[in-house]
Amino acid sequence: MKLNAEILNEQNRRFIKTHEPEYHFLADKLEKRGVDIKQIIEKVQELQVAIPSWALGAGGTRFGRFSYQGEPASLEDKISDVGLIHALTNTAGAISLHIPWDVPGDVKAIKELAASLGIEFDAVNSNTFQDQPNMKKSYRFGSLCNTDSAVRELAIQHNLEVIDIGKKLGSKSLTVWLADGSNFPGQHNFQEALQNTQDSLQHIYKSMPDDWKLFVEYKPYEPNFYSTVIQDWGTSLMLAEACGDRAYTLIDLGHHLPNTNIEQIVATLMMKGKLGGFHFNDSKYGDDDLTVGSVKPYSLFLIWNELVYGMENNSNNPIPAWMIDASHNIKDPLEDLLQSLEAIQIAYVQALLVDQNGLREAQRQQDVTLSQEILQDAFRTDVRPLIREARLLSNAALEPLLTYRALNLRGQLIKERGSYTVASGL
Ligand code: LRH
Ligand code: MN
Repeated sequence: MKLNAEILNEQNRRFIKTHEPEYHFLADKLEKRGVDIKQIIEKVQELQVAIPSWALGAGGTRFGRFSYQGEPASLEDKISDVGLIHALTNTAGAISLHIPWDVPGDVKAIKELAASLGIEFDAVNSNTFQDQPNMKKSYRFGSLCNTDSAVRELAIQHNLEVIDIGKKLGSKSLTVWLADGSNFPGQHNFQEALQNTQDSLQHIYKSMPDDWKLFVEYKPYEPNFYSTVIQDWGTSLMLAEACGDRAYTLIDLGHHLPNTNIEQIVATLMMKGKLGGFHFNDSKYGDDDLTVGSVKPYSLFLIWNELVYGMENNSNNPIPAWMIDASHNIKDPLEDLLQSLEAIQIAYVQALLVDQNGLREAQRQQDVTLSQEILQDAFRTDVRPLIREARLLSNAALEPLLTYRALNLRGQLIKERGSYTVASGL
């Protein structure tokens, strides 16, 4: 299914009368404060967030999964769903594949389909947290950390195969997240597990093309519940440094113990030039993979404030790879992703409105109240008219979610695919 400009223009005509006065009111207010509206709109249009191929169907937990009708049953369907989201938002111009859940059959056809929808291939993800049929060995006791060198070799080979698939598709980065860890005290020799993991990652890093990046994703627990080899940002940073200049840490917002100050981690890793990528989602307790900005929007804003500061002051850190990593257990996956993209754009634009010089001066003056007021003024600004204008100027939908519903796109997907298709993934 492809959305053409005429259909979107017709939908936008429904909202333009409300949008224009709201946009001009905000633009006038901000321009009076010296804000370069044009520059902010360009930055919104440049922001491209990769959609995870494993989150286009319904997600589940160990307690069950409620499938969603019209799910994409093939990689082609998944790419076309990302195409829909991108046509509606102009901010989802990439897909992040998970191997072996999304091994492309006809690479040429897959690339042509993606290109026709303006979709690029972001980081590819390896999977050594599930055993595959006919595997000679098991990852039950870990993969790159395993005490059995044959299992480590198997996991290394899998990562090299994932890189090969990524090369064919034009991807330029590999994300490694390891479930590796232990469930009981005494099960692991922590030092051996970490050393094995470091040696294995260095092997994978050396096998990557020279223009590729390696993202090392950390997580404190699950599926192991006593220890995880790559448990936190410090361990991920150590491993990235042990690999080399093109190895970076990857922050998944859900991979932090309650009340962790993630924005400080962002500042620390950007200062080190080692923040490579993000998996955006939200959570109340654990790795809940909820809609971005649905539980802790102020925390998301504070994270983007550090990202904006870092992108202006840390030239040693590359522009991070922006990706969503969520699981849609009860909502329409496409609606959930539309909401997540909007939340990311809102937090980014609010962060762009922070008077960084005024904040630095207030911090130097140790004027705590003023520092707070400067931040909260930006967070309390409804920036949605600016984001709508950015979409309008890029021929996307003024109101992506309302347009998705008005066009009954889920209904059309069900008509096309039937009610019982199931997407590969979590
Ligand atoms: C692990 C994780 C990782 C993916 C998986 C689907 O929790 O965040 O990024 O491999 O989810
Ligand atoms: Mn993740």
